[in-house]
Amino acid sequence: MSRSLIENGKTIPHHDLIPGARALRHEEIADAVAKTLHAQPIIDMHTHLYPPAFGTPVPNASGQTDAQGLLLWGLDELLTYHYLVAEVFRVVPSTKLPYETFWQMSKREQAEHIWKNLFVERTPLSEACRGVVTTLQQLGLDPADDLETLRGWFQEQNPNDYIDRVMEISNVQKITMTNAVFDSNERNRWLQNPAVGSDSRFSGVLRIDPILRNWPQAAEQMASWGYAVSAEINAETISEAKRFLGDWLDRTRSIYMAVSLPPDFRYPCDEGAISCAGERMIQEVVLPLCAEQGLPFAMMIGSSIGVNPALRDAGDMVGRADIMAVVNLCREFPDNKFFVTMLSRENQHELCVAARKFGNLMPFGVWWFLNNPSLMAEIETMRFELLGTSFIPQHSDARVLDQLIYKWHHSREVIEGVLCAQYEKLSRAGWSLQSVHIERDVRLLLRDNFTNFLGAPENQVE
Ligand code: RAT
Ligand code: ZN
Repeated sequence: MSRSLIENGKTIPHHDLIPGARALRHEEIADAVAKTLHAQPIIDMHTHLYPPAFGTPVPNASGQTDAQGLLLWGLDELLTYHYLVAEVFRVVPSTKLPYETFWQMSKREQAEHIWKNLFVERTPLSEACRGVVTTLQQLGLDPADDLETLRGWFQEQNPNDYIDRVMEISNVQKITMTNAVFDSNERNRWLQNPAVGSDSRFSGVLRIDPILRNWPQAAEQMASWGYAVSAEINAETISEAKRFLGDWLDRTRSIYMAVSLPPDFRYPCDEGAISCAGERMIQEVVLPLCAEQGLPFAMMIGSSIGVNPALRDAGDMVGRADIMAVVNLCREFPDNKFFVTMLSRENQHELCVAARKFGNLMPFGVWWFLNNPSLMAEIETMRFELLGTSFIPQHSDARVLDQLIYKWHHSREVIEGVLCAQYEKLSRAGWSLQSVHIERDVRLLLRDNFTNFLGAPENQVE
């Protein structure tokens, strides 16, 4: 029986006494979900964005440019996003414009080529093309304007203030970087200026692909940086590899460690496979260190790097991976926490089922080639059905700052539709849905499932 209050002879139901605690009428649900999703600040748990201290190659009115700078923003960077590079080579194939000719063009020329072929001479129907259009529209620009007019607006922006503006429009509260410790450009910036990462809008994440994907090469590099490691994995290698990762976790103040793994990643490894070195590094270095420091380990599984190397960043492929690798790791390392996203559509159902078996497994994001509204709707629906609200529905994977706008705009739209459908079914089943429930759920999905999984307060995103 719900409690109530008698006032002026009328009974006021208990839920009317608490703001937001009244059961929503069926027709009110959609509006409440839309408003709540738009009002909830997001912590974006995986991007390739950096603070201005990492330099920016983008010319603008006031700033200094740095050709190798890591902060990408603005229209020419949006247009030359690797998703669009792949698409432009579909319509102007390499037999007409050789790959090398394209790469020798300036960024401006590449952007012009893509604008002309994908936006002027064709309708920008793909998700990545529509993303540019949404971004322009949300910035208050007219996507129908010509390229030069649009460029003029971007040239007036100051990158530091522009970060604030983009975060405000996308309602992103915190951006998580990908700090690729084996990338010499990035590495040197951290070494030259230890404060390079201390921008409160950003958090660090240590990305360690070569250690697991190509140990002999990683070992050679680490040895040249003064760590006594060798291709052979012995006690000294293990302790020195830990020292290396510990130094970089401290330097980058990383909130988790991350790797992208190929579709043929197996755990335990296939006998004799080169990746068996990777297995030992996971078992004896990465997971013990993560457990000691209370840090989750993020595995992004299913990318085959460079199936068409001439396309550079656009040349990677998707492949179906083996969920049992995830299952075996979660079972063997109960003191570790795993964020996992998988690239192939075929792996999505089994990833949900695996997450039902292991509380130390947090599925996250709808990654890369899956990040299209149709696939996202399917995947998020399945996750709600199998996991309730205990997953992280999305990360942006933005490589260009401005992409935060469209990636989150499009993702929110899909999450909104899926969540509404779930709530409507629940309400029809007799559940008294209140706006406080929606607020609580949305906060978990867009922020707190991530921060709660990070756990210990010292690892929390401030
Ligand atoms: O989505 C992408 O931009 C990919 O190229 C990769 O960056 C991927 O997200 C990764 O982090 O490896
Ligand atoms: Zn990424």
